[in-house]
Amino acid sequence: MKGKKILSGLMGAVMLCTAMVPSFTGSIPAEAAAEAVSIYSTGFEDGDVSGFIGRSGNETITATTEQAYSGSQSMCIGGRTSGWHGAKISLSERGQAGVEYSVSAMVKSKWYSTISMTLEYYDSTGTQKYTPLGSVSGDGWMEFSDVKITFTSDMTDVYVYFESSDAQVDIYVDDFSLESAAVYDIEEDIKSLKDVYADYFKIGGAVTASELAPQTAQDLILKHYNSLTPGNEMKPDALLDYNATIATGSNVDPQVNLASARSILNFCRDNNIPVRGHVLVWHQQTPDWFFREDYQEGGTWASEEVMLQRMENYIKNVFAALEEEYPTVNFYAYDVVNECYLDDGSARQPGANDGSQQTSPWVQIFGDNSFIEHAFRFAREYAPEGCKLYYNDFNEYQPGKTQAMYDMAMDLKEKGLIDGIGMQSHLDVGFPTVSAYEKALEKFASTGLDIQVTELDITTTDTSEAGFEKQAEIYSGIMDACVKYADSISAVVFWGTTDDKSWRAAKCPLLFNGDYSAKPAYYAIIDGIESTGTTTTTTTTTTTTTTTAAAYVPGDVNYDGRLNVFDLAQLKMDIHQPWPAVYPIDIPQDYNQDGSFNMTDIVAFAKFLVGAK
Ligand code: 9MR
Repeated sequence: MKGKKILSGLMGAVMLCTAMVPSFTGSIPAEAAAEAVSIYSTGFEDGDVSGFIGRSGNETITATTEQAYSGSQSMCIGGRTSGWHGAKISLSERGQAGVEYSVSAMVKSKWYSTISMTLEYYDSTGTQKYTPLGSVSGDGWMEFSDVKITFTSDMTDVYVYFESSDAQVDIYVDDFSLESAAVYDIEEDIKSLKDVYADYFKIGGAVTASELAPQTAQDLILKHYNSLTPGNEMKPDALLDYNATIATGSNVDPQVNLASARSILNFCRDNNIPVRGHVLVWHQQTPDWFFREDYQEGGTWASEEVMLQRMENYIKNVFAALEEEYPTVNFYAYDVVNECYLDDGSARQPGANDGSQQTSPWVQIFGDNSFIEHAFRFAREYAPEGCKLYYNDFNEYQPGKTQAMYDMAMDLKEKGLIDGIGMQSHLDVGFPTVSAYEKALEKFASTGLDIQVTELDITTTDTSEAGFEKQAEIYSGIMDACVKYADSISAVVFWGTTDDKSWRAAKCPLLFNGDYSAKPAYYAIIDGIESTGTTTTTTTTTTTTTTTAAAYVPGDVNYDGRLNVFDLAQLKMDIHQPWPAVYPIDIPQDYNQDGSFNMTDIVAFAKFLVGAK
């Protein structure tokens, strides 16, 4: 039964949800919504600004009648002489670790500018960290709405602050509110996904440390998943420790630190959940300094010889740290290399990872994709026994990419270096069709290697009842296809838990609503699937569905029917996601309609908003 829950603190980490996109757009049954509780809220009408302090100490923080979103006063952050100057409010003094909070505020400055909201804290190693919570751009009042934050017991001096990249402007804040977010229970009386699919494959989820912080998220995972993938916390940028690396005095021995991954790995250890490691070698989320001579950010590229040694030592050090700190955790699968091919099967372009997603520093240094084999060789040497090694990619159903992955995997299979193929499976209700997806599945199965569906989510822009039914139909078709190939598949992993925490939250791609209730997609994928204790007797019908892409408006990336700064802010966040060079369906991110999504779309959209030609 669902119902209000007593707030319980726990581990976890920083949780953030995009500020500009309503964090939940599915249907929460009204009776299930537990209440949010106000912790601190003010419109500054009484002139009291004492909840906020300046970041540098030089700012003047005053109540003012110069500007007001509501009533007659707001708070003015003046005396700024640098972009980072701003005002902060303590969260650790007002809240407790493990509880989800929601922050809302209206902000503006005197002219067009970008104002950001950020979380600041010290981590367990005493390092000050900053997590962006969102930013808004414009010249009027702009809203940070219902931004979700959870901090953890190993974080100290936790603050939320406002700043502006424009050093000269005063920032006005009005109608600030900090609430403990509504809290829900999971639905205990529905079937466990891992039990339903027990005869076929593991059912897993990716989770970030922040997502795992609320007790309810942990309950959901314990009920439904028997495999967990840290969503960001085992990527090179999370594990690499610059200071420790420099301290070695060596140019080829990158040091790692498991601090970011600890809350997730502790949870897996304590609950006996097998872990999918993600990821060792990737062009993205790997610090630039890792690829440079003497680890100088932006400096000369390191040589191939140096990078080979760094790659070997990095992989060796990761597995050594895992063995030392988590000897009892079952790292049963590991993504050794991630996302090396473009959709036509060619390699990425050489170059720094500049957000275009086309370029790869690995290709820059090795000249081609030959680094893949080296990575697998080192992973084979240092991974613990029983840890299967995967190549993982998205748009894996695009024929050119399917073929390239197949060829590479067959080559590595002959050399005994690879165990499986990771089909990321970031899908949309409009593309690909289930039959196109199944074709790729069939091709990968023909390698004789294991397959894992590693990052499954299916977006929908139609969040009406009919839209979610359509999504359910596609989910059902994909899962039926997986059951059909169950002999070749050892795990199906969903990329997240609830829609509101997904990396594609605006398009509600997962099985559970923001209130942890199951969506039609959940019911569709358990329908007709029963555990029988055998893996071969079930026959399933594969739905072949042909759908058309959802209607869209260029630039309306939050699908609210309007073109405004909220879309601009979302575009700026989306540019950091791994968009394919040529997206298979029309997307509103492609504002200038040139068939790709890149900085030119953002520039054109910003010009449109300010009325420039
Ligand atoms: O879910 C991850 C998101 O929080 C990060 O911002 C993003 C940055 O690259 O990475 C996401 O995870 C990616 C995964 O590591 C590889 N496949 C694509 C996933 C979605 O972007």
